[in-house]
Amino acid sequence: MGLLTSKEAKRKHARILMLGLDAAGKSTLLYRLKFGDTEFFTSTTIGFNVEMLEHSKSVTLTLWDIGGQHKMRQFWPYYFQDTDGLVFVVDSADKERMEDSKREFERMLKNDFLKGIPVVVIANKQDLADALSTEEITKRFHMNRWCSDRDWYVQPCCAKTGEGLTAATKMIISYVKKKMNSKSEETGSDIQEDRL
Ligand SMILES: Nc1nc2c(ncn2[C@@H]2O[C@H](COP(=O)(O)OP(=O)(O)OP(=O)(O)O)[C@@H](O)[C@H]2O)c(=O)[nH]1
Ligand SMILES: [Mg+2]
Repeated sequence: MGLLTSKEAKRKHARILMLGLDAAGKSTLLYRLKFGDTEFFTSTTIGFNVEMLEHSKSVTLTLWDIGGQHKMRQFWPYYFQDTDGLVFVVDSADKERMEDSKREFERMLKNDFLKGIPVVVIANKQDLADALSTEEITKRFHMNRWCSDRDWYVQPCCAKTGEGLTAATKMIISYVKKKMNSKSEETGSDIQEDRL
């Protein structure tokens, strides 16, 4: 117990949900962000992983990484409420399952709890020779049409090396900030004060 320091009291929080098919690389991304390493991590996620990340002195993210196996996807909506930002991870080299990934992405966007919530699609595994480009993924995922009600971005990434990860994090934070600020302006309230 103790009084919060003024810096802690001003800290802003955002809940970020990370989804995508199994083996897309979500947990690898999460642990690279948290520990700067991925070596120790290998197995598929049953349930979820959650980590708090101090992005900067004033911003904390709670990052939820939900298992993407087929049997797990029915549980995704249980995590949707109070989400501030979405990160959808795609294995850019998994062409066989690109349609499945697209279908899950579309289904997710249609959920009422996620209406207007900003999304960053991470086009992961760009180190693999046959990875689709971000342009191709943007086209295949109908980003312009399906995400016309929200801010969105498609970021090339390699979770194994961490390339593209800082840019993806910056992008989702800036979108979430923007969304929260406009919400506060609309309602004229400062309810979101302790969040981003
Ligand atoms: N080549 C390459 N492999 C990657 C990359 N990111 C992740 N992987 C590998 O992909 C496999 C699956 O990664 P996970 O992070 O477990 O995938 P996940 O999305 O968490 O999967 P579920 O927990 O089953 O939903 C692992 O063997 C990772 O090492 C990447 O950028 N490049
Ligand atoms: Mg996982």
